[in-house]
Amino acid sequence: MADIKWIRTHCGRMDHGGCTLQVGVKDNRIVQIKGDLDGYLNKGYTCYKGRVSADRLNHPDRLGHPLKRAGQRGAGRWQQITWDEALEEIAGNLLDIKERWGARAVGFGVGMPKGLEHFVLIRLANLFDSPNVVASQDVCHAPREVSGMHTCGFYPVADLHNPTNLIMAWGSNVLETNEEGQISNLTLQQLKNGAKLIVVDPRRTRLADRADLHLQLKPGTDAALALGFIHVIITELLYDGDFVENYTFGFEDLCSHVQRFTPEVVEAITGIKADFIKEGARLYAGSKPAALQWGNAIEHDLHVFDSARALACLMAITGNLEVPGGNINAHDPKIMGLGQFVRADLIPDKAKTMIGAHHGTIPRMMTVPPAYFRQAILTENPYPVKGYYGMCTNPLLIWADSQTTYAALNRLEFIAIADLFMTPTAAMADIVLPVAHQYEINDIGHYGLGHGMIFARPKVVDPPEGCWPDMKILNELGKRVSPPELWHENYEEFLEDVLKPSGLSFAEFCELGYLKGPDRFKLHEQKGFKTPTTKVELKLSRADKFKVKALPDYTGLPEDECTAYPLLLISAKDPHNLLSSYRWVEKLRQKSPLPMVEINPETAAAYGITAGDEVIISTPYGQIVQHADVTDRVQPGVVCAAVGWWFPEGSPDTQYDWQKSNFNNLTSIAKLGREFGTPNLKNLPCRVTAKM
Ligand SMILES: Nc1nc2c(c(=O)[nH]1)N[C@H]1C(S)=C(S)[C@@H](COP(=O)(O)OP(=O)(O)OC[C@H]3O[C@@H](n4cnc5c(=O)[nH]c(N)nc54)[C@H](O)[C@@H]3O)O[C@H]1N2
Ligand SMILES: Nc1nc2c(c(=O)[nH]1)N[C@H]1C(S)=C(S)[C@@H](COP(=O)(O)OP(=O)(O)OC[C@H]3O[C@@H](n4cnc5c(=O)[nH]c(N)nc54)[C@H](O)[C@@H]3O)O[C@H]1N2
Ligand code: SF4
Ligand SMILES: [Mo]
Repeated sequence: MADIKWIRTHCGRMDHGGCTLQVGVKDNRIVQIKGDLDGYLNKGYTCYKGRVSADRLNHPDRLGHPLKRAGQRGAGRWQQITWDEALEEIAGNLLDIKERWGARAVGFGVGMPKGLEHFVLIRLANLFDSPNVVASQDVCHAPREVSGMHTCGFYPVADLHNPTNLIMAWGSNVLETNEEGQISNLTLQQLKNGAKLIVVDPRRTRLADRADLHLQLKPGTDAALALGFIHVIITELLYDGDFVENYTFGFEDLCSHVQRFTPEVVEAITGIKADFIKEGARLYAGSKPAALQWGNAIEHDLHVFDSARALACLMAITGNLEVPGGNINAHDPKIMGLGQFVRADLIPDKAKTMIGAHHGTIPRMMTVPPAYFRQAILTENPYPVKGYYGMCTNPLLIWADSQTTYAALNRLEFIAIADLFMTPTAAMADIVLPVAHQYEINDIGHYGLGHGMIFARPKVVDPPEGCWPDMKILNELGKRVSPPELWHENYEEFLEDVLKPSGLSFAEFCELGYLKGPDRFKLHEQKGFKTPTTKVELKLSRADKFKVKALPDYTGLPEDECTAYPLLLISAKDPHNLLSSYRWVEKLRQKSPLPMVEINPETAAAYGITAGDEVIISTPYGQIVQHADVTDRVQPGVVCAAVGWWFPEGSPDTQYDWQKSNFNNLTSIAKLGREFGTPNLKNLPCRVTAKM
């Protein structure tokens, strides 16, 4: 083992990333990955997928050359071309569309934020003069961030770095998802140190097994439960009187508004016993500091603005904002601001001209909801869209309403996709670009994620000759489709740009490993909150201007209940898969070989389903097949299906069976939340039947 060289870097692209890793390299090949005992977030911890993450690089079917479509779209026939030809082809098509339809007719697409290329792509869109960056923000991050900004002027994140008395994991399965760098280790350490735990989740997760109180609510009723908590806290005078008096706006209105959300009323809505609602509210309010770890699940139906607002109000009235161990404003280190990096100044009208604006989405959300993007392609409302450049994303699987995605992709004049493997979406493209990946590129993680930290991800091996880093592709494409002087000679200068205000070079940053902003608690005592009233706006003072509700409300389930579909369908992210990514990595596939749907034994018996059976899951919008996991982790009446399934072992001319087990064949974009264009990804009426 003496000839193994160990290099320290940070994990990325397997989830939001963040674990400090020691990567063992021999002959330009990674031979082992282990957690770094001194890692800031992980202290030696890694999950399984982090440890096997190098297998992504060595798969025999990994893309190795730029490809040009040779047959009909989606027919799976390709011709190998050079990088120069590929870039010329893409630039030619994008500029042609720009000339005929305007720059806004090209959408630039990304998925879950993975690394610095995310922001280089936004820069490319801005320099190309298209306001249309299409991302998953409608269902991920933006609703929490923007609702937080409106309520208290910042994105309140759970502070798991300082001692806390209680963690309340609300729609967040942090032990499996390590969401936004809230690595399992941080939660586990707090529990070890005596913090109490409340879990609000319709499923009995591994985290719920350890909870002092598990509130297994009816899916889609989060806002009602949060308003019920507020009701109890106000009527029992458990709120933080000083904070409420000095730093909140609209408390009286909130008091009268929540009167009707008595524990008994909320019990009828959520299915949680009134006594447990009271217990939960008392425990949370009585445990200051308490960290509310709010998860992605609350963003997965059209009522997200209500749920997120109600939870932000809950943090505020209990005095948990801006206190260590509560929910904090995580200040960035001295690095380049995002707006400057993406050159937002060059496209000042973006908020008015982007597709979302025409549908009245909340102005602070600066990306286009995929639902409106596809409507624009298919109906030319508000204007025609003809081209798409996508990277780090697999829309055919992960956008709601996959049939509409398929139709929209077919309608586009030109599609380019950058990925490291042929995916169902890439199989529909005109040009496919093979990328260099984590461990093969120098990268910065967590830029823009809102937790006030950035992580060095230095390269540890060289990429295969034909594979380029996304940042290099964008840099070279940028020179061809926008003013070349606004691009770098060498794309790695983008890394230096981000760090420049800190005075560090990228090499020095790698030595340090990470940069964290200063801890600044209770800044409001000097400066107030960054809202129009300088207070936490329990009631939004400019609700009319933004055409949003002034007070958070509960207005019913996101979809009507219906006897033909008597069950409620939810999903949760798979511990061994990142959404639709990497199902071709054998070690991961062994852990999660088939799409599994969790069904309670009672429900399974009622429908004649036994463990392992192929089950047809149907909603009013479509049907798919998955295998039964009969388990009491879900309650009778609730079904939890797997997300992101396609079959890389299949054939490109059927886009790898993208229809068969793909959750988003069960979702729809017919009903969308007004604020963010969010579809119902969870909480859909469904039925299950055994496949004959
Ligand atoms: N292993 C793994 N890790 C990941 C990802 C992955 O795909 N796999 N994805 C990454 C991404 S993009 C994100 S955004 C984060 C998301 O990470 P999380 O915030 O943890 O999101 P989810 O797993 O979607 O949902 C969390 C929990 O919400 C529960 N839930 C479902 N419906 C409801 C409901 O109506 N109300 C409530 N209160 N809870 C509900 C689910 O049972 C689940 O346990 O994870 C990141 N990390
Ligand atoms: N029904 C349902 N739909 C959902 C969700 C859900 O819970 N339920 N979750 C939503 C959420 S939270 C999110 S964030 C989105 C995520 O949406 P996406 O990010 O689009 O989802 P992935 O399936 O992870 O697809 C990522 C693709 O990027 C590729 N990739 C990985 N690394 C790189 C890289 O370095 N460069 C390039 N060019 N490609 C790379 C992978 O191979 C993969 O094909 O999905 C959303 N959709
Ligand atoms: S928890 Fe996330 S960051 Fe840590 S090793 Fe696993 S995938 Fe990587
Ligand atoms: Mo996400």
